[in-house]
Amino acid sequence: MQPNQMTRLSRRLSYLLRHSTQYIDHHGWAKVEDVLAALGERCPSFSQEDLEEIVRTDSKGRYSFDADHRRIRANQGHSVPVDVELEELTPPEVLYHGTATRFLDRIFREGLLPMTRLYCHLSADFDTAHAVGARRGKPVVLRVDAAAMAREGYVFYRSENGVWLTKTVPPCFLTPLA
Ligand code: HQG
Repeated sequence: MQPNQMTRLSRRLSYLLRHSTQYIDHHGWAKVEDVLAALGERCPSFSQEDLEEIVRTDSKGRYSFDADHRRIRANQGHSVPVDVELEELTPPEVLYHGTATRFLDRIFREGLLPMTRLYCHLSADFDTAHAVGARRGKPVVLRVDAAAMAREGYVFYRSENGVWLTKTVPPCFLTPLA
């Protein structure tokens, strides 16, 4: 399969597993057979091997199969309400959030909000956050004082693919870096 076709199908997969309720259950699982049928509408030759390749080669580890590879789900990033059994964890001292400079005024008025997703997405490293911010315009990285938040009882999760998630970050825990 051409790389650009694989990219298009991977985007469609992301939509089906994160933003549509058509195939997923309340834990975010979709049956592999349903996903193959849906992607097969776009690309009739699409096979289980192709799906395995998308999951294996995904640059951010976005998807997981269950033990017998009959079900698949996105590890994070959902907009529809699902419980993907996130692991609640004490965060590192500092986490980072990448955004675009044009959002800063609002973020410093109302805090970081999940917007269309279920959680705010935070990274353990500056560079990942910078790349996330650059998707939206002139990037700026916000330092999140996760240790102080944890002391005050804010709950953090880490997804299967290592993204840190929390419901909201009030402005007092945020410092703009670069
Ligand atoms: C911003 C990608 C105004 C927030 C990435 C962000 C990530 C506010 C945008 C994952 C705000 C939401 C998530 C407020 C937050 N006022 N703007 N109060 N609070 N924002 O895409 O973090 O490729 O939902 O800064 O790599 O950019 O999809 O979140 O700019 O891990 O797997 O509102 O998505 O991964 O945008 O990205 P998003 P995000 P995938």
